[in-house]
This record gives sequence, C-alpha cells and structure tokens, in this order.
Amino acid sequence: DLAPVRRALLSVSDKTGLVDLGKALADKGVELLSTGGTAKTLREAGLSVKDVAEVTGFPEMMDGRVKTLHPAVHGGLLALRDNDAHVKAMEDHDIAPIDLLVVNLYPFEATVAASADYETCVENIDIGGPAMIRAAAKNHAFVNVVVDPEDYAALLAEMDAMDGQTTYAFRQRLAQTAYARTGAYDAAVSSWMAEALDQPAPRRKVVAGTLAQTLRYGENPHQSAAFYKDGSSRPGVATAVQHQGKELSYNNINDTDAAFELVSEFGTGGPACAIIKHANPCGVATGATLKDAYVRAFDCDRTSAFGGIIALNGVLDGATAEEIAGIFTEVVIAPDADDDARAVFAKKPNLRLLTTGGLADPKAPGRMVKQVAGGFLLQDRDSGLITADNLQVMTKRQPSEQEIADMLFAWKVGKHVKSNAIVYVKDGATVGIGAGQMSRVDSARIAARKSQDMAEALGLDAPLTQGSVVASDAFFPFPDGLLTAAEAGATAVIQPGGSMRDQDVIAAADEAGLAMVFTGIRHFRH
Ligand code: 93A
Repeated sequence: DLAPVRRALLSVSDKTGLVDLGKALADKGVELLSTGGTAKTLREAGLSVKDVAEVTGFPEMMDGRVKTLHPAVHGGLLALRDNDAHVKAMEDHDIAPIDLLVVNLYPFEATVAASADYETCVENIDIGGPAMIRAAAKNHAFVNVVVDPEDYAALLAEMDAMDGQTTYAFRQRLAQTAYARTGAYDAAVSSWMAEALDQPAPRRKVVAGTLAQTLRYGENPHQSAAFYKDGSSRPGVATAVQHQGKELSYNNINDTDAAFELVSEFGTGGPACAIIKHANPCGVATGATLKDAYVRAFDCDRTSAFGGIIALNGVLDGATAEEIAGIFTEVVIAPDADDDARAVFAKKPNLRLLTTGGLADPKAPGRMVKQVAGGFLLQDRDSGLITADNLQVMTKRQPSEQEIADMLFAWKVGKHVKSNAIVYVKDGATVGIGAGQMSRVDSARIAARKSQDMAEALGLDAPLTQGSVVASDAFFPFPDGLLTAAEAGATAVIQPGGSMRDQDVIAAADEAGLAMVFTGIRHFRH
C-alpha cells in the first residue's frame, strides 16, 4: 500500500511554510508544479517550478477564476494508477500523474471575519482549490492531499520514514482531513449567505464552525474537547483578547460567555457587573462606579461568587481590579482594561483577563445551537427585549417608579438564569437568585433562602428580599410561587402571564397587596 511521491502540485493562498516544504520536496527529487503566486514565491526562493499554465496549455484567466480547472490537472489527480484504461487515457491525452496536492484555499472565512463587502467575500470563494482537494482525496489510494501548513511536517516525516513514499493509512487520514476542510468551507459560505440574507434558524440548512482551539479537556477531565468558532466578529468570548492567565478551559468559555452576554444587556447606560458560576449568575448589580457595581453584585451571594467569572460593561479600572483581586476569581471579561487595572492583575498571574473591545448587542440576530443525541437543535438567539411601555399592570396596586426600574432590571437578569428562574432585586442589585429548579416554587424558595443566609452573613436585621421586586422567567402556574415571593417580602412581581390560572394568581397578588405586571413574553433558558 506504499505509493511514491514523484510529482506535486502546490497552490496555496497561505504561503506559511511553503518555501521550506518546496525545498524539502525538491531535495527528495519531487517535481514541483504550481499556480501563479505560489510559483512566484517558490522561484524567488531559488526553486525550479513548472507553471500549471504550461501543463494545461491555457493561461490563468478571468482574474484567476480559471487556473487549475482542466483535465490535465484533474486527470492527473483522479487517474487510478493500477487501471489499464485510466493509464491509457493518461497516455493518449498526455496527462502526467500528480501524487501530492498541497492546497490551502482562498481565505473566505478570514475575509468574512474582516467584515469585507459582499463582492469581496464572493470573490474569495475558492472553486478550483476545493475541486482539486476533493479529487485528490477521492483518489487517496494513490494521491496525498495536504490542506493545512500544520501538516507539512507530518508529510515530510512520513516520506522520510517510507523512503519517499507514503502509506495508505497515512493518505486515508489526509483525505479525511481534506473533506473536513472542503465541507467546513462550503458550510461557511452558506452560513455567511444565510447571515447576509438574515435568514432565521429553519432556513439555515447547515450549522458551520471551524476548529479554533483544542482544549485541555471538556466539562470533565476524561472528556476531550475543542472550541469551534463560527466566524462572527461580534464582541464576546470567541473574539476576546486574553491578556494574562492560564488557557481558558471548556467550562471557563461557557461561563465567560454567559457572563458577558448578561452584562451586555445593560449596555453603556451606567456601570454594571455580573458574576457567574456554572453558567448562572450569582450576583448582578448596577452601581455608581464599576467597583460599586462589583461590590453590590458580590454581596448577593458571596459564597457562590468564590471562583466565579466576572463580566463588566465598562473599562476595568484600578480600583475595581483591586477589589476583584481580593478573592479568588477565574476570569474577568470587560470591553477594555486600563493600565492601572492591568498592573493590579499582573500580580495575580493565574487570573485570566479578557477584553472584547465593546459590548455584545442584545438585539443582534444570531443562532444558538444545542446538541441532542443524533442531532442539533438550532434556534434564533433570544433577543427579546422589553421596556416599561410593554408592561401591563394586572393588579389593583400600581408599581412605583423604583419598582418598575427594579422589575426591568430583574427581567434582564432572569433572561440569563436557567429555568425555572426567580430573581429578587432591590435598588438595582440582585438580592436572591433561584436557578435551574424543576419547580418554580422551589426556585422562589431557594432564592429567598439564599438571601436570608446572606443577611445573616452580613449581619443585617432582615433579608434584602424585604421590599424587593421579583421576576419569574415564565408564568406562575399556581399562586404558590407568587405567595412564596410575597412571604419573602417582595412587593412587586414581573412575569409573562398567560397561565390558565392567571386570575387566581392576580387575585392572590391583590390579596397580598402586591403590584404585578405582565410582559407578554417569556425567557425560558435550559
Ligand atoms: O479562482 S479559483 O477558484 N480557480 C482555480 O482554478 C484555482 N486553482 C487554484 N482558485 C483556484 N486556486 C486557488 O488559488 C488555490 O486554492 C489557492 O488558494 C490559490 C493559489 O493561488 P496563487 O498560487 O496564485 O497564489
């Protein structure tokens, strides 16, 4: 199953490692064919190269759109060397076999990521490259195909070990990688077009991403894992710059995303901070300063905040960094960090600091993927947003201005809490969060209970849920959850409404003297 490498076609956009590869191949006596720019680079390095134009008898034409699309190339890649008819066809038509194809494609994904205009993106759709890659990969019985400079060393090592030849198993692995590349490439093109056409989830037809980073392990150390990126340029964990600290783990990336998406809900309207543990917030607050917002968020649940992930919606400053450095924190993510803050964190080398250059737009369209056994679920991002104008007062008592402000705050937070979500808020800070319970009344109880624990720890007379407002991510199916919140001291309730028993819930709210508003939309998050 060994096959010789006598003739190679090199056609690469990314010229990384090209000259070294060309030299190594030439040293092994391999004849080099190449397209325009690639041939030029090789010749400038003193290598002797044959132009593909000479092989095809046609010049590269139409701005390079047609360079390698010719039987002299594709016949050389596809001919079965052990098939008499194929060999005769090669002889009849003066086609020489090509044993090694080295191609990397026009940088379509990078062009999209650089926010290029539509025409530039179209022009960067490679046609000849994928055609050759697919042909060479199909003929892996005889042909080697390399699509990534990272694999040049492995190719040369294989040829060294096998006396200038390669094994079938090696060529099979190359072919598998090659089809992954062409598959991901076309998926990226399709996804980009879907984005350009602003198509919703069901019209996408394909979910695309490119391997960006191999992770040390997955959710648990016995699971291997990797980070795939979809080419989006929106501020967030995928595009953030890491300034210090260990490599992000799988769980770090998941939690950092949750933290940044949540804090971005607050826009640039004033300092805000979110602290995340296990993808749920354990404290969210606004404040006069970022430091103030952090301290208020921290005070929601100091126990859980230990080892948390912190997101801020403004430029991290020295005073805030100093405060954050007081306890163990895994990751801090913010639009930017000033020199003072960086100096403070430099003393904490394990702390990961990420900057994004801006906030995520909560209204932006986008797609969310979730895997189930045997498939993927795809949905539009939850970009649902409400303002005070969307609130419908259902109770006899009207909410106060402060209650309305706190309810809108609690609603934003609740959108980012795993269902069933119950969030108590007072004066622009969460004071109790109940997440991920199978029953809504349990979430209400847990949130109140945690607030009580915190009041004891802080030496307060009463838990901060006294005089708070409460948000529920979906309707209360019965009055019990609402009554739990009333017992904890909540005075106003924000919830979607829409239960068969809304009238019972409204009556219970009136009886308890609560103000209650309906939003008409819900924020399940599972
Ligand atoms: O425009 S193409 O789709 N038409 C072709 O026939 C063709 N053949 C190779 N693009 C084509 N290529 C691509 O050109 C390769 O995939 C590679 O990315 C690039 C190398 O061009 P150059 O050698 O001129 O830098």
